[in-house]
Amino acid sequence: MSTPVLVGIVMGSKSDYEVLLPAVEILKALGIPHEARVLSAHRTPDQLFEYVRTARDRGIKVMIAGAGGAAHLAGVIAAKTLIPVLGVPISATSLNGLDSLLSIVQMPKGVPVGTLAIGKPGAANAALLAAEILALSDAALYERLSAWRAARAQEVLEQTLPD
Ligand code: RP5
Repeated sequence: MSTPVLVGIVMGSKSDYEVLLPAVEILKALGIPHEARVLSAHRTPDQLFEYVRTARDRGIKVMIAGAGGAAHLAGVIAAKTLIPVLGVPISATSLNGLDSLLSIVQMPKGVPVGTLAIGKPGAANAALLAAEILALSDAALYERLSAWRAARAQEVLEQTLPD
């Protein structure tokens, strides 16, 4: 039997993929089974609902949702599941992601979305936060995550400046 997917990444458009790539890369580096889908809250709402409806039964424990503009994707997903949803605002309009940030972070009380920074840093942190959530009940992942962070610290310590 194949390993169940633990993290589902959903984006509103293929154009979001480049921004979400750091999340994919970190999940890969940490050995976390994941999948990525293009599903839009306003362009493919029925298919999005179907994806979210089956997510828990398929083993998904955290969802990452990235979208730009009036970004309701993460909030709509959160409205249909109790799986934790991490939202990544994406710069896709002349408002440079601020529109998306406010759309995602300003969820009304009662349906939370954990909101990360705009763009690639937010995508990377969404994956790391997903890893931290999963590591609460996975000691081996906790060790991999600890090693990943130690390696980042080592990279900083090895940086040199020009004379
Ligand atoms: C949003 O509109 C997507 O998440 C994307 O960030 C933005 C632009 O989508 P495309 O016009 O590139 O498909 O729904």
